[in-house]
Parts: sequence; C-alpha cells; structure tokens
Amino acid sequence: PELSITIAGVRFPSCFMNAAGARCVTREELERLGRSRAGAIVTKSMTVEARQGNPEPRYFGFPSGSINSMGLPNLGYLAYAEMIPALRTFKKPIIASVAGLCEDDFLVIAKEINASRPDLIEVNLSCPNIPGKPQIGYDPEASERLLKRVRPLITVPMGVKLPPYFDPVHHQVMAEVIRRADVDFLSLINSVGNALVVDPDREAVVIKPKGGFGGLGGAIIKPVALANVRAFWKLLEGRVPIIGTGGVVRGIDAFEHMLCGASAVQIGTALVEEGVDVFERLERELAAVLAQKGYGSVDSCRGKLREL
Ligand code: RRO
Repeated sequence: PELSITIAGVRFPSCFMNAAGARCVTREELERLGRSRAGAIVTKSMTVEARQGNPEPRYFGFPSGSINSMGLPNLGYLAYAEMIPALRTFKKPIIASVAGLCEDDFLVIAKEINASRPDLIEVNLSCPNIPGKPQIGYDPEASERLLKRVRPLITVPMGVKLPPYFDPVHHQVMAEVIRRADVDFLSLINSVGNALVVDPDREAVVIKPKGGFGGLGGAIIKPVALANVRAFWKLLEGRVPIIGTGGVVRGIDAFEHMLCGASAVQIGTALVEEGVDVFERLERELAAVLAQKGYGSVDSCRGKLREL
C-alpha cells in the first residue's frame, strides 16, 4: 500500500514523522531523522534565545506512556535557520516548530525561520511546561490575535499545534479560530498538560520540575488524541489537513488516527523509547493493516470512521 501523503501541496515520502520535541533538538538528532525512514524532519520548538530547559530528570517513560517537563530546551532559532539548507539534502520535508515566551517572540522567529525556507512551519500554541506561562491554545482570543499577526509573515504552509481540549464547546470555538486564521494544517495533540505520575515505592514524583507535574504522552493518551483529531476533522469538514499525534505505538494506532481524519501521524514517546528504527517498524505494521483490510493507500482510509 501507498504510505506517502501530501499536506498543503507538500509531498511526504512516508506518513510517519517525529513529533516536535522528540529527538530533534540538536543537529546530530535532526540529521539522524534525515537518514531514517521518517517522512519528515520536525524540529524542536524554537525560541529566540537558546535554552537549557528545566532541571533533570525532566522526562520519564513508563509502560503506558511518558511524562515530561522539558521546558523548551533548544538551540535558538538562528541555529535552526542556519541548519535548514544542510537538512534539505535528505530530500524530505522540513517542518520548523515555532514557540515563543511572548507573542512578539513568535513573530520574530516566524519571520526569520520562514526566510530560511523550511517546507512547512508548525506554530506551537501548546507548550505546557514553562513555569508561570499559560498555554496560548487554552485562550481563544490570544490564539486568534497571535495567528492573525503571524499568518502574514509566513509564506510556506502554516500549521498550528494545539493542546487537547476536553469539551465540545472548546472544540467549536477553536475550530472557528482556525477557520478564520487561514491555517494550512493542524497538528493534534500536544501532550496532556499538567498530569502527575507518582512512584509509590519511592513515595515520590518522577520528574523534577514543577513539583512533578508535566505533559503526558504515549499510549495512555491515544483516546484523547483520537477525539481531538475527529472533532476538528468534523468541525472543519475535512478541509484542513490534520497530522495526528498521541499514542501511536503500533501501525494499527496510526490506522485509527487516519480513520478519524489524520493525513499523517507524529511519533513522540515511541521514538524516544525506541529510537529512529521505530519508523521502519511502523511502516511495516501499517502496510500490513492496510493490505489486510484492502486499502491501497493511506489516502483511501482517511476519515472513514463509521458511527453507529
Ligand atoms: O519543552 C517542553 O517542555 C514541551 C513543549 Br515546548 C511542548 O510543546 N510539549 C511538551 O510536552 N513539552
């Protein structure tokens, strides 16, 4: 079966790519993604200045998922802007993930990184781990204001990474914001913010920042991710391509995302736990699922979820 897909006119040789944040901070990591079977190279969310991030331990993997409070460790946008020309040699799309500690930072970074011509830009409205900063994505007015200012600065396809929402009214309000903002694709979802994992043996938290609170990822969040993919797919009538993120550990998980409406999927926790060989395994497993079900391509199963 055909596992390549197209989003906003950009062809991806595989529908599997890394999630922003997962093994994509340094040049070495980005080049490793380039050499791997990943269908794209997604950068760590970048800020104006380079950041060390929060104190360690700041990521913890457990059997059903992960929790992190990385605190946006990254090389700063100038380093990524300089790296993009070399990353092009891998002949797969480059997605620059843009963050910011305030609204104006997003504008500076978007303008400059756009000039270095990544294939797409993903605007991260959903970093849950900066102490004292709310997620922009949980404030629809702030989201709309930011997207209205950033949109004209971006000439490549612009996507938005959103946090999970847990109420249909929030899906409706944010879908309207996305519709009005001329967004080319959505990445859904960021980690389930401000969860707490407890180690009962040590009677302790498992990560150091924020008293142990952090964003949940991995298998445990798949139903939340699927709900968000499905809700935005329906509200936007399939007109805005969606990259599904959350709980893709096996090929069948990617198939579920695609039934809900995803065009492609991103891999966070499973990539951190398994390394870049995860991409080859996922391709093999999804190909087997599609073949067994008689689908010739990822395109042919998109959005086909049956309701009862
Ligand atoms: O760096 C992080 O702590 C982080 C970010 Br920017 C994000 O968007 N999502 C996440 O789970 N961690």
